[in-house]
Amino acid sequence: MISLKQIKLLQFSFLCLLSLTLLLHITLSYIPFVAVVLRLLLTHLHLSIFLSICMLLSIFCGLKTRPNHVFLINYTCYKPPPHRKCLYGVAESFLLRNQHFTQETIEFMRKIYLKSGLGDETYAPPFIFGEDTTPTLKCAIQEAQEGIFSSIDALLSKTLIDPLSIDIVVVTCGSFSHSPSLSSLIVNHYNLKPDVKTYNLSGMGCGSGVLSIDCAARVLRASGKAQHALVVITESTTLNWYSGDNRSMLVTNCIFRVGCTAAMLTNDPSRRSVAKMELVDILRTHHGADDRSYRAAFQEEDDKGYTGVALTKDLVRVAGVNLREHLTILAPRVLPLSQLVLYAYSVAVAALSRGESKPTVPDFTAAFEHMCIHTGGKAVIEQVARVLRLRGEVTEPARMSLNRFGNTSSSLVFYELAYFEAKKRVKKGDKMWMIAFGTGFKIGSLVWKWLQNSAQENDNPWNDCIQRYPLDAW
Ligand SMILES: *[C@@H]1O[C@H](CO)[C@@H](O)[C@H](O)[C@H]1NC(C)=O
Ligand SMILES: *[C@@H]1O[C@H](CO)[C@@H](O)[C@H](O)[C@H]1NC(C)=O
Ligand SMILES: *[C@@H]1O[C@H](CO)[C@@H](O)[C@H](O)[C@H]1NC(C)=O
Ligand SMILES: CC(=O)N[C@H]1CO[C@H](CO)[C@@H](O)[C@@H]1O
Repeated sequence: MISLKQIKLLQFSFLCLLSLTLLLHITLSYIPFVAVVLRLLLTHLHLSIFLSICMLLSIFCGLKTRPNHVFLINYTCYKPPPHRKCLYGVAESFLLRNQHFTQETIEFMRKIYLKSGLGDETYAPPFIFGEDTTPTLKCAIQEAQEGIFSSIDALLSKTLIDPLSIDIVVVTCGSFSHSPSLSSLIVNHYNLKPDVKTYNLSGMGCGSGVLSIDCAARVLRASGKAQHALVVITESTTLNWYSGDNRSMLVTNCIFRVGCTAAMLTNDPSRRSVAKMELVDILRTHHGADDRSYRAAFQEEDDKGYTGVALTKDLVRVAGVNLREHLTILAPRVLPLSQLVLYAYSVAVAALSRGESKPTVPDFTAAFEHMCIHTGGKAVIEQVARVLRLRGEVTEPARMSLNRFGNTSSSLVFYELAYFEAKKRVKKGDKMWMIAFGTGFKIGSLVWKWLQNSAQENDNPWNDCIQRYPLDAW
């Protein structure tokens, strides 16, 4: 008995055969014309020389105006000092000292924390360890500065780049927007030159790591001269602390953690030999036109006037629906031909069935050797794995990073990158996909090509614990 799928496959191959025959017919019928042109060129030497010069010129101009390549020279991930570890006992004692929470709320947070997928070694912001339990602006600035300065210091010392040769600074910090901006803070602290171009991005959610790389890459691609761009991706979680008792707002208290990344990008082709990766593709999609996507994670005041970020029940569904949409645009750009043909076929079948069957999601592991999936929480990781039909090994770096560092917002994908390196899984030529989600609702993808094998790095944040990972139970 032949199934419906097989019949459709048969129809599809007939269609392909037919188009191939047609194409062949057209090419063959033009052969006399090609012969005439060739004879003309051979007999008129001047004409052929003129045409060759034109061709060379246009190739040269094409090369000149082609956008620059963008390379990542090196990066660092901030690892807070050991006394900032948010052990279970520390979190509990903080909650008990805090006057704001009822016993019921504390019980709820304990439950969320225990099933959040976070381990016992994530890092909490400074105010959690202080006498006073109020999150102050001073603590928020301290948190931002500690991460930013220590990761830039490490980056500058390992890339041996003089601060004065930094031409572009892009800083992103999701919810903390201090005045003067964090980019001014960096210019001031490192005495950057007066014509440095700075961009400070805030309010862009967890996807803003991808977004800030995109911003720096656009500036570098369009620039006429070789330049260095410093990208700093951080979050100051202090002022995000929620002191009320609305359950959808309490979740962020349990999973937000400290993290920061600094990366140095350049468009200088002579740095290719020392760079770690080349940026080969970027895709950003915005799904904010849809109300439910827009409201999926929302900062507001609860009925008692406490500000917090409410994560709605819709979040996981919205992430799944929008991810499918994002993939339909990404797939044709990155998939190898075999997967693309299968995918085109499933799209055609879905279109013919008028919505009865959905196009299957192609196998993205055929396009990329490695994936850094930003996943602020356990449920989102599971949803991404479901949509992309990923095996456990593929989501392992995401799950382990959540366990070790918590939801550090946009910098989390770089901690995953460091995980791959600590495990020495990366080889020269490998493709890596970074995908991140952000409030709004935005999805961003970066495709990198590795120019080096992964090496032993002294400042990899996983160095002291990598042998314990992956964990069996998560
Ligand atoms: C909590 O906040 C959400 C979103 O603002 C709201 O829909 C919900 O009614 C609130 N729940 C309680 C118990 O206040
Ligand atoms: C990046 O920095 C580390 C030092 O932590 C160094 O070992 C490594 O070679 C650098 N990578 C590249 C590609 O320069
Ligand atoms: C992770 O944290 C960010 C803010 O830092 C928040 O917007 C996001 O909703 C969190 N993710 C999840 C799944 O809770
Ligand atoms: C776009 C953006 O987030 N701009 C911010 C830059 O920094 C200033 C000062 O901190 C903020 O007020 C802006 O909102």
